[in-house]
Amino acid sequence: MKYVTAGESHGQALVTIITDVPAGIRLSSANIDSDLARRQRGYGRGGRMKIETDKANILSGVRFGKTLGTPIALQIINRDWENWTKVMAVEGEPPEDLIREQNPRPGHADLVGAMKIGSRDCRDILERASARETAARVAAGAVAKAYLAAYGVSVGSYVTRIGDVKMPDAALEGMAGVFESKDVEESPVRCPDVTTSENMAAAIDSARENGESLGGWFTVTATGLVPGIGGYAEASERLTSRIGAAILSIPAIKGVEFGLGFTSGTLPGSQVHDAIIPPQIDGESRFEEFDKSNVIRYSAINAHIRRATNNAGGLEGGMTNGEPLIVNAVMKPIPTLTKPLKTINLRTHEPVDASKERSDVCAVPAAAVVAEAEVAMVLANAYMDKFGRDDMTSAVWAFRTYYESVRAY
Ligand code: EPS
Repeated sequence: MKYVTAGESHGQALVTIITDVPAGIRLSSANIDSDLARRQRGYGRGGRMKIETDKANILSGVRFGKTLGTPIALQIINRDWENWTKVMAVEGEPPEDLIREQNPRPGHADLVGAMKIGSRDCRDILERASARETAARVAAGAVAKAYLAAYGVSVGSYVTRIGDVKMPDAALEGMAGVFESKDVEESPVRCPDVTTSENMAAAIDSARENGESLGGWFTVTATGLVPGIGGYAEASERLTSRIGAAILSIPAIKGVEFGLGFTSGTLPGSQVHDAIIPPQIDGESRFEEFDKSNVIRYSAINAHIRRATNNAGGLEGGMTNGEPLIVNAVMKPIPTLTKPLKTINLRTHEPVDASKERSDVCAVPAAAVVAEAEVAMVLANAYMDKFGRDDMTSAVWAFRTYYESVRAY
């Protein structure tokens, strides 16, 4: 499953084309729209999110609610386009009164991007370097999630830190083993701890008042995974590198760690590696007849050999080990500041204030939802590597045979 996105932040629409999609995945625009809405939420967003109500128009690849195995084209209209028809016109000459963006923002793609493509108007770069593009990724990720749902895999996320406000260790420990939480979806900042959520929102208010922006940390999880997805034999198969690269492709993400991550370099091996224990569920893993939507239902997903702890974050040797995937990432503060940093004007080289675009103060909760999409896309491809790429009926049979062999260990 591969996707390509097109669309400028203030252009007419975002478009995603997803290819290599198996036939028979149950998919509706409601699946996609709910993730688009989750990405739009989050305390700290700017005025733009009041303009947009992102919805995916499925243009191809789906018939009677199921994928056809043909490319899926999705379109998300930019409602803000009507305010930008002159500045972002597709045809004609630039208007005489066009304001060119010539005061590049430190930390943004503005300056280097302008050099790269030989432009003296940073808008040529910032329109596509904008995080608006991530809406199109979330739409693609929703297709990957719909595929993974057929195997009982679900992907989620939560925010653990914004600026200097961090979830207390006790609250973080409380999240061990919790992967779906109503508190996260109800929190204005996707943080499961109510008090920390309030403190994060207060920190965002204070950053806004001071013309500042804030970054933070978030965690992406995937549950229901079976052991042996990914690979150890080739660098390109390793899920650690595939997931790492996918999350680092999101604008403003500066680091990714799995499970204990950086802390694992500070502890002796005996405190890092997860003891191997027998299956935790007694009895047979029974696969029920699949229902008409091909959703696999089996009574004992955890019927395989387990780990006593999950410091590895669900990956060993570049493969899933059957424990939940736990990936942490850090996002830097957004480079657009209402109290701007110093820069130079590209035409005069005079020192000036950096461009002030209307901007978000903090987009960490949104980035967490985007990272879910990236992780889902990688996992979907790794499942397809193992169980086939053509159609869900044969994939489900391949999965069932494989899982029976794994649980026989
Ligand atoms: C963004 C700036 C803001 C954000 C935008 C990303 O947009 P605008 O310049 O139109 O106010 O709201 O994010 C989105 C539009 C979105 O959908 O996430 C930027 O410069 O990256």
